[in-house]
Amino acid sequence: MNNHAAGISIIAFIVTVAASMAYYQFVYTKEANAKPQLPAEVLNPPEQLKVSIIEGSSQPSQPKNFEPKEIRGSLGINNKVIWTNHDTTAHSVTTDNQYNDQINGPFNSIDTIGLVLPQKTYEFTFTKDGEYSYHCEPHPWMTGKVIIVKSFV
Ligand SMILES: [Cu+2]
Repeated sequence: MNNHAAGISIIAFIVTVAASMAYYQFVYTKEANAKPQLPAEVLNPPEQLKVSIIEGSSQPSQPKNFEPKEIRGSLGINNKVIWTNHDTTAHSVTTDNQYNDQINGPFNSIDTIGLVLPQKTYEFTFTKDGEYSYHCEPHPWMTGKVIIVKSFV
């Protein structure tokens, strides 16, 4: 190989590497990191589910706390839950298993608003079907579950 041919092949090599780096940076990673496209009614459902944190929930002797303990909704209809604290103590709504929603991030009031103060609310929209167990961090005997099913309408 003469010097000229060697020079051309080095340039060709550099151009190839630069092109593949550009592809990786601007096309591949952008697609890989893109949030999924979801129907508007899943992102912002027309109805909400309501859970009450009843008075006395901070007492272990109180068997009811999150009321209802288990609540069920459908994607695109009512996959948004609003918890209202009717107790005189602050509580949290915290995922049992680090659930991180693809759109709305961690299912944990502590990560967004902190503890839910008396008379305040916490809301979370689940954008995927599944069973979501949760508890209260300061009072771990307080447990509940949200079940979201696919909608077939
Ligand atoms: Cu609590």
